[in-house]
Amino acid sequence: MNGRDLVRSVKVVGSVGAAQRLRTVRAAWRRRRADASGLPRRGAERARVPGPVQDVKPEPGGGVVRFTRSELRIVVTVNGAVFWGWDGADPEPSYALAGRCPEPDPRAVLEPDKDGGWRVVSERATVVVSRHGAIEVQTPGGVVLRRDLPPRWWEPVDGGAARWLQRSEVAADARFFGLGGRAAGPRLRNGSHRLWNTDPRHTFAPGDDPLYITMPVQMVVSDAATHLVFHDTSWDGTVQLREGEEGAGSGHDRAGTSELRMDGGPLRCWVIVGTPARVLHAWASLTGAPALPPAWALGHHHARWGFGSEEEVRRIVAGYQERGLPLDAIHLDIDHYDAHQVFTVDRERFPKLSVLAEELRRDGIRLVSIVDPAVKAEPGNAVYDSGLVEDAFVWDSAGRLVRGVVWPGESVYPDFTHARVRRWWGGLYEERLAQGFSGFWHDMNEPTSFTAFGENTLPRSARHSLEGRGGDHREAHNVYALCMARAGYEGLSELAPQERPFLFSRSGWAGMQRYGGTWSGDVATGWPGLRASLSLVLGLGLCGVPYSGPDVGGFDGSPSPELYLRWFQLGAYLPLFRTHASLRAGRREPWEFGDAVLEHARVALVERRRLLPYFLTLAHLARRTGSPYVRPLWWGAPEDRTLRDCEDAFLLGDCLLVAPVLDPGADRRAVQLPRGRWYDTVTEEAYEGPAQVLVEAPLGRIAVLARAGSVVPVRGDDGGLELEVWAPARGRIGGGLVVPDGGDGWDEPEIERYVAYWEGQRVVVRREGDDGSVEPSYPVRVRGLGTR
Ligand code: NBV
Repeated sequence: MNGRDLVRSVKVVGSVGAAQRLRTVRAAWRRRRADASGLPRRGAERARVPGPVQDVKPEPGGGVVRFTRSELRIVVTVNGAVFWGWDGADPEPSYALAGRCPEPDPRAVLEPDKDGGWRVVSERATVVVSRHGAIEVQTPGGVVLRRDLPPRWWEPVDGGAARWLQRSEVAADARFFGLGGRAAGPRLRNGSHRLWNTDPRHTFAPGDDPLYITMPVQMVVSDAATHLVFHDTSWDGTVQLREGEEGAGSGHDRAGTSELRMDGGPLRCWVIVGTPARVLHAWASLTGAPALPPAWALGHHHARWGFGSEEEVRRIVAGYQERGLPLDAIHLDIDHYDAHQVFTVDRERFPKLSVLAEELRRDGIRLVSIVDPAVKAEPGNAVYDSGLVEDAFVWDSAGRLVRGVVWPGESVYPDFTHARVRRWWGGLYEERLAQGFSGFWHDMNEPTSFTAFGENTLPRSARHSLEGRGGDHREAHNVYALCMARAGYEGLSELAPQERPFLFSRSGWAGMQRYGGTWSGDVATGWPGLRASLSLVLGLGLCGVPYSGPDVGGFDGSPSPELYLRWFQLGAYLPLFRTHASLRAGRREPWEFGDAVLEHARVALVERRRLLPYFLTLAHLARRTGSPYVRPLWWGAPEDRTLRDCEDAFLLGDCLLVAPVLDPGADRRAVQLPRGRWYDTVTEEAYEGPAQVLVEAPLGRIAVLARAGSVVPVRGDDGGLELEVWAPARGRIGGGLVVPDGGDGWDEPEIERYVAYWEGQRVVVRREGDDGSVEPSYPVRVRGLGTR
């Protein structure tokens, strides 16, 4: 930790006084001591490479290639994904996979290749293994997408986890995306990216890496194809990235490189080749469909650390209502707890919480509760007492409970890597439901412990069940929040089976979308923080986590009215649209920034509400196809290099292109358009892509463009569904999908397909069915007709 961090972390805990400060010093020493005695010492190591190939054993979907000092199992599965594992590594057990590993594809067979190598040919990719264990992934047409050099291991002579290195080369034109939630991006920068979920201890901006969610998931986009690669190991590691360079026709291209160094865990990976949409579809079939949020979670949320009482909550809600501003959820942070203890309520300041919840619900506003994993280690604290009876908490290698320091003081941590503990924890949400909460916000689950020095998490030697296999925090750390989310999701599914659970979690790992979404965490108030907000949402979407959003306005300080507004306008088009800020930050209510901002924020809120049916459709499509709501501009045209480098705009589903204002003082901005005709949704002016165009973005709005031909489900003035159709270009057929959703519950609404085309002088919209097409049953409004 550097000096700046130390000062900041002391400041954070400073608010809770000298006693807490002392605890953080003790916790840091305890952590250091635990690891000194509880971790295997790094002694002499032996380096190893696979060596030359010996023989092979064909198996369904591929087979095993044996080398003198290792063996490699390759399996192509029915969803078109390719798995390979060294040293006997199988796809399972895995925290990322949703249930069982997909079946092998019997059509993929292992066959001899040139120079003593082997290959597996499948529908979407060919995998070629060289004599010494280099692995190439090629398109079906034979273009090399990635080349993994033979891996290297360093094994401790006296046993224990081996470190390993996997160096890979990709096309010179390739761009890297993913690795979880990264603040600088979405195109990942050259340099080192750590894979260790981290609370950065202070608000973050684009230079901060890693953050709360790291994942060994990369999406690599190149001219030839897109591929996703996932190294299924939860250990600490780093990825060193370097984009390639093209020799401008000289034939001297320099390949891009990705170098993965892990402290341990199996060397196994999945590769999926295809278009971005197909890649994420297969990824979702592997790691699970994104949870479907209830409709209210796609509305506007207002949160704050520091809502001190029921009266204050009522005041804020009244502020929205009196001004006629749509509001769908209010979040209560740790200050509604009794002495910061999870699953409790401060009865003095929140004496009738369930009554408040009921009243709010009648007004269409839900209450969301923060849930921290750390449990105050104090007899008499019911969660602590019952956790002890359950043997729920993490122990150290000497058989003592591991204690960290969080808001309530000395705390213990549930071991969510144990099914029994997850069940116990899941049951605790009953108390939250009884208080009237409808949604859950998991925080501090990297997991964080305030330490005066050293890492701000549990000792690496802390013991975890890891589903009965046993292991320590080096392996459990990155999946801790994922397992907590599972506990919450499964508990809620049992406690309120008729409702879709709503939870979002600060930390997580590959597969977290099965249980819910996430948010930015403590993004720094400032224009760079605004940019980071978009980078995070886009990057996470490409890792299969479609539901997220930032703290609108930033977590700390006070944004200028302009910055607040621009953040608000961006947030209105992101899946989680939430204003939130720290205890010590300035206000974030839309009316706190002057009348002009209030009116502009109202426009954004009203538009968000109008677009709710579209957001719900996108939520259903994300669940069924794995496609994120928020997509980079290159989504449908990954071969377009200009779009690949474009980081300041995004596609919202198939229909809309959103170009937020990310710089101060702007009243227009350049927008890189993908192919086709695009309409400014306010002026209806038409633009033809591909092109860079200058679009109006006065303070009152950001640029939102609709793709010609798109069919957007919107909420009409009477609350019913309507279709907003953007005229297709002459001679073209447009269309779109609509998933009419009741708002909550588990009904599986049918996907409705619409087409839009010109017939003489008018645009006709029809719903397509098995028996031909019919009139839509919703009112239709065609726009973009008057354009030049
Ligand atoms: O619970 C307080 C905050 C919360 O408001 C924020 O959203 C989280 O990211 N929490 C972090 C803990 C305090 C960090 C300084």
